[in-house]
Amino acid sequence: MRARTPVALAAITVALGCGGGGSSTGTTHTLTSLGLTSSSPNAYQFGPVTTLTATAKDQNGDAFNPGGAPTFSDPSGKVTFQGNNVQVVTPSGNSKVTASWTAQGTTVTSDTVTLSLDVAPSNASVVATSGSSFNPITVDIKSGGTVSWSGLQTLGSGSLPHNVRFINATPFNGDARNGAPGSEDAANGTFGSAGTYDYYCENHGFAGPPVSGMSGHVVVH
Ligand SMILES: [Cu+2]
Repeated sequence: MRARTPVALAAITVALGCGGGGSSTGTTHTLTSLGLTSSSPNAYQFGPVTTLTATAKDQNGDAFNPGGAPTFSDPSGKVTFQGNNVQVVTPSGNSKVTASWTAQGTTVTSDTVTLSLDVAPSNASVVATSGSSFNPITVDIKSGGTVSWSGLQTLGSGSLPHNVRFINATPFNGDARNGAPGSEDAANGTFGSAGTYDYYCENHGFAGPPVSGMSGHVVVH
């Protein structure tokens, strides 16, 4: 009588592992390897969420559920994990992520998946709109990158044009302001140091702090 309990448990395990396929009676799936993929080669602190998928495989290379769940790790500590989602801690360089899965008294580890964390673009563009806003309100660039504004002569509320005036940076050849509103349709600013730089339109925004109305932010990584 005592021997029946483990036999019964083994039968249940096989049934679960085979996903109800039914044709594999008598076959035991042995946790043998672990596949790992990511939804994107890039992990952004400020952009799309990157998710990881770990797939347990048996001795035949077939996916199955051995019970339990995978755990993810990054020795560099540049990312952390919330479930399957990658959370970027240090947005530079690469993260080398592995997954491991412990089940059936065995631990298997996946190959490494490399995520690029250094994903802020060098350049960004912002459009000043007839609705008296900057679009997008916030742009992210690498240190040393350039932001280009256009549409500054587009008329906004009160039929007034726009300009760009920073409250804590001087990107326009040493000037915090690209010119009087409407004096030029486009402007380019270069940012050499990491930080968040706030700006506003002198016709439609306010210096604050914080900046408000027609205003925007440049985040330099
Ligand atoms: Cu404006």
